[in-house]
Amino acid sequence: MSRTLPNIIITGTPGVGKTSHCELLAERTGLKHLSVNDVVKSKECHEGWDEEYQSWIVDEDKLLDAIEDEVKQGGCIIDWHACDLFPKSWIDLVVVLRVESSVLYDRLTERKYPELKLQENLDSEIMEVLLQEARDSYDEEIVVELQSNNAEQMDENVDRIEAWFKQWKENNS
Ligand code: DAT
Repeated sequence: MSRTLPNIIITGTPGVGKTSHCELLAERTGLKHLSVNDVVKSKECHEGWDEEYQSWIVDEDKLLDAIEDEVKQGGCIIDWHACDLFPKSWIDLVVVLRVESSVLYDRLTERKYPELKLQENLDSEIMEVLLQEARDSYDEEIVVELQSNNAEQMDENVDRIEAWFKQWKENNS
């Protein structure tokens, strides 16, 4: 069944700006901001709390079950720091946000991340882990890498994604 509205994944290392982008985009497009973090918490799609990492241990099967009906209808902006778990058939665009390490360091320090988690996330950003994951999981023409170091870039990104959304609607109407 084809969707009348597209599904977009906004992914990237924690602190890169996923939530900020999704909120702006949801306002501008009317698409729904689906915060996977919130779903994991509210629908208890986890196997407990990891003290060392200060994060939930996600049960991916449970998570997919929890969002499947909603996502299949279309019109979702999925906000999550992983993307390889979502079936290809669900997704129309994958945006991988990127940030310079020094900027990310400041953002994660501000969030008071534990040292281990801070370092692992910085490494992950430097090693382009999420970009690679997106490229390995989806067709290359739907994966877009965008910089998110400052407010200007965020505005440009949101404009660009909004333009893509309008075009998608035209092509699929
Ligand atoms: P994420 O959801 O990826 O963890 P966020 O949207 O919560 O990231 O952003 C983390 C912090 O960084 C938050 O204080 C907003 C700020 N931020 C994110 N992207 C930004 C950008 N492009 N320009 C300026 N500030 C940004």
